Amino acid sequence: EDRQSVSPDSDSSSPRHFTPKLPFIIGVAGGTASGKTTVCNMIISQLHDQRVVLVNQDSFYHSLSEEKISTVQDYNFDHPDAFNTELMLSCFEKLKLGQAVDIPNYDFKTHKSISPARKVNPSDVIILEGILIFHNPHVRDLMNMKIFVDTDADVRLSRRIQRDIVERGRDIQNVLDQYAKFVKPSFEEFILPTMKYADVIIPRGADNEVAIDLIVQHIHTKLGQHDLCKIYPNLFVIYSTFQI
Ligand code: UZR
Ligand code: MG
Repeated sequence: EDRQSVSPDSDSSSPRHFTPKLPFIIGVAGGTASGKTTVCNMIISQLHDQRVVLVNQDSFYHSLSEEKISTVQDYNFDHPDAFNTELMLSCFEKLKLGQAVDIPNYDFKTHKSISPARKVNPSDVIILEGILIFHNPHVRDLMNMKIFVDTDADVRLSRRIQRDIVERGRDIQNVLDQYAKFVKPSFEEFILPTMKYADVIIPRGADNEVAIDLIVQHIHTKLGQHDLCKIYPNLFVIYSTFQI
């Protein structure tokens, strides 16, 4: 179902009456291995009647030069500057305007963006997840709802060890060294201080079904209000004028 075409005064002869619908943008932040992806997937599976896309901040990691790759153990992937935030902002500006975008495809093995890029179409709900998505104020301003997944550090570290060894072929010493050198200090310096920007903080991450239920109910309510644009297209004009 194309939600944009159901507008009561959608008159194909009059393009001025086209009423674009703003996507509902949700940010999901939290430390490494806090359960962000699982929380996002639970939200998505409960929003089965909406068009939802998930975008990961990891996609916007800068590609590393050969020189940096040769000393990759000294590179801080948990620092805000590791991400191409300008590119992420421009992708979201386009999605908000109802345009499709190419999201880079970052390869964790080669530390580079590889082709093909991922084509993402505009949707009713866009979820952006990542450790540092609340760091940049312009990115925060894009979001209609901000969620921080708050999971104990020991739980996160044990999951991180498991994930890096099983899925990314690292050895234990390497994982622990990186955790102590970059992951933990960056969490304390850059990630934890952004918790104050969250509208909702979920303790215990994906184990917290009550919190996820409440969040999904809220999204449904907000999307219902978005649908007012279909009934009162001029309301949207007023709304969007003030938005810009
Ligand atoms: P999540 N990361 C890598 O391990 N390799 C890369 O090429 C790019 C990123 C890690 C990054 C961070 N840090 O802690 C984690 N390190 O991916 C974020 N070191 O991913 O939010 O899924 O934990
Ligand atoms: Mg994840």
